[in-house]
Amino acid sequence: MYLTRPWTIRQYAGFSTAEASNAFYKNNLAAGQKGLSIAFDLATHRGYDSDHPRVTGDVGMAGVAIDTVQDMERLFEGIPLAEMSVSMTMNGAVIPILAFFILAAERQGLAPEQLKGTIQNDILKEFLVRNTYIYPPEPSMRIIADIFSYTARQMPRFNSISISGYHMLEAGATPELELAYTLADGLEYVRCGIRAGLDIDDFAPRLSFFWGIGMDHYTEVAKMRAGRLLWAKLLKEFDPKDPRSMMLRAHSQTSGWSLAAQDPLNNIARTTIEALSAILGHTQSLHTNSFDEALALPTAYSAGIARRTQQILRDEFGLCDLIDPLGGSDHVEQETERLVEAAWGHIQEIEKKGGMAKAIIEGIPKAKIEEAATLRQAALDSDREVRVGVNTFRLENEMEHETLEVDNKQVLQQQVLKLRKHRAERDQVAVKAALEALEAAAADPQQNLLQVAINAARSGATLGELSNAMEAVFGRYEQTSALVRGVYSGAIGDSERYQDAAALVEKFRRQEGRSPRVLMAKVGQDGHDRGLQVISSGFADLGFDVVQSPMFLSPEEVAANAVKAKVDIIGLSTMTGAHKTLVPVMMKSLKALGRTDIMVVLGGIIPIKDHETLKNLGVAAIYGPGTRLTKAAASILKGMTHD
Ligand code: SCA
Ligand code: 5AD
Repeated sequence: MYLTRPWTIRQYAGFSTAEASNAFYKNNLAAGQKGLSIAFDLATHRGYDSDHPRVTGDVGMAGVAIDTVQDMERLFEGIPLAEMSVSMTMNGAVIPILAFFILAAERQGLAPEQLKGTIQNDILKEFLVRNTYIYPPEPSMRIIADIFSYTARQMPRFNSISISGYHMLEAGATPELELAYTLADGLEYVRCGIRAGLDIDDFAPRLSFFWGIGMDHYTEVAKMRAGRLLWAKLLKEFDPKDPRSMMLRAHSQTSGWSLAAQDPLNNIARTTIEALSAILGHTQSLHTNSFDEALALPTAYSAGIARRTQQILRDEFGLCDLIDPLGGSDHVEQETERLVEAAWGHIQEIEKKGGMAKAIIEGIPKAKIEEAATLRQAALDSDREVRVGVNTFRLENEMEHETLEVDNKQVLQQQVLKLRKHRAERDQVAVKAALEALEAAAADPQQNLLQVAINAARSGATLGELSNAMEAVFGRYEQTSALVRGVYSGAIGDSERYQDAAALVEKFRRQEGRSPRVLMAKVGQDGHDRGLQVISSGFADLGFDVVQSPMFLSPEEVAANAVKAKVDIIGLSTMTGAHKTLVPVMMKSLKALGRTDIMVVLGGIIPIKDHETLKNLGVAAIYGPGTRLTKAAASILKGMTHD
């Protein structure tokens, strides 16, 4: 283990343009970061070029904007891809992104065989919690099989998937659910590779994993140990000859959800504890979050502290001098055992449904995660779970922290200009033929989509065009999700805070003769819906009439839906910084529809400095992370009832 090679310090980052992200990466590497990890913007994730009308608010905001091979080349300019291992968090538009990556390396004079790194490529958890899918489940699994086949043959040093529990933990799963569902996903992918005609030892050694690490220190260590044990047991069934097929190698990231917007410097302590858990659990690679997590994307300053936290743990703490310091601890061994058993039960339940792909369609794992998330919210809202600086020892006066600001309009303009120039200079006939070939390959399961997409990308096709060619055959997936009911009220229904809020709903009902009606919505390409789901569920329990909006709508569509659904309130959640562009458009649409009487409240990650502008546009209230659900409900209703 770490005696010969410490874990890889691999910080997830990306914002704005390829040029800006490249400069950020180079500085980080110079300061001791060891591997790269690319965050793409949501337009890229969902298969849209930057000039698509649906993505105006998302370009460059939550990650870097990539439209062409040239963008990918700029992203890695001066970074030798044969030496640097690169992780790319991409799932929906995984074919275009891998094709661009392979071609960017080719232009550095490298063959695919030389590339080291990881592609996330884990679509099942997208359907479950993260929501950056493009196509329906079945063709999405075909894409994964094609990537397994291609990488097994051509990219032996590259990890073909990062089977991710992180996003489940962030969505509110308990560590045992995260453990179980991640391994169940893994099992589904193993079968997918076998079905594609691969031998287990051709691809299993390059499956990798990704854990989220929360504040429950001993449980998190135990989770990582239990994961290795269970994976080896599950893989043995496939009769591997190569012992590496049974190895579970993992990246870990400290939990973003565990961090607070209030008194945010406390987050440095939280992240340190979580990083320690990941290291004592023997992670291969680690990302530590920045203290301004709940405020915005990290600045160079906050990212520097996060990186140095790992360096201090590595070089000052002496964590690399011992092999397994927690091994043999009664508590850790027992907790490992408990998790093994609990997770095995959940895995068997999924297996009985015919595996994860089928269980997802039935909605079982999603409902369990949402139930756990709602219980967690209830624990926080009732102060049973303590968060220092949030529900205890709250500061009277908060210090202000400078946050990273991405100029969405400027990035968009730059991307659009580059795209226009690119489209004007390429050989249109060749591009058209190559895209037709890709569409034909989508209709023909015998062909390898990645192989065909590499040729198409070489001709100059853009990310959106490549994605569209496949969409023409596969279609675009729309997911509806049911609300968890009765869990929030069951947990804290008898508390004074709950009763007070419920009494206000009752008062509204008496005065208006009906329940208050609210449209809960996300806008743009932001699919982070945990917060919104939990709030919707709690509000429904309190007696609100909750209408759930479909995801990925434009701000105009949200406004129109609110009017059509005859709601009193729009509750809009935004986590990606797109609020500055999209909320004004929604407010304008409401005005144009003559419905400024609909109350608009916002939640999510919205820096304080934007609050005034938003309120001047007519936004009634903004509820940041750490707001009690009961408090939000009560404050909304106070404005809608009279004495
Ligand atoms: C390791 N090696 C050793 C050794 N330990 N050699 C000798 N002695 C030892 N003790 C070798 C390994 O065999 C390997 O070589 C090389 O050194 C690198 O080690 P590694 O352990 O494989 O480490 P790494 O290259 O960092 O790979 C780690 C991992 C990979 C396998 C987990 O998949 C990875 O890097 N994943 C990162 C995923 C990631 O960053 N995701 C971000 C998601 P060989 O390869 O030649 O064998 S962010 C996200 O999703 C956020 C949320 C959101 O929603 O956006
Ligand atoms: N840069 C750095 N960190 C990011 N995260 C998400 N996007 C980025 C980005 N562009 C991190 C945050 C978040 C988690 C999902 O990943 O910590 O909570």
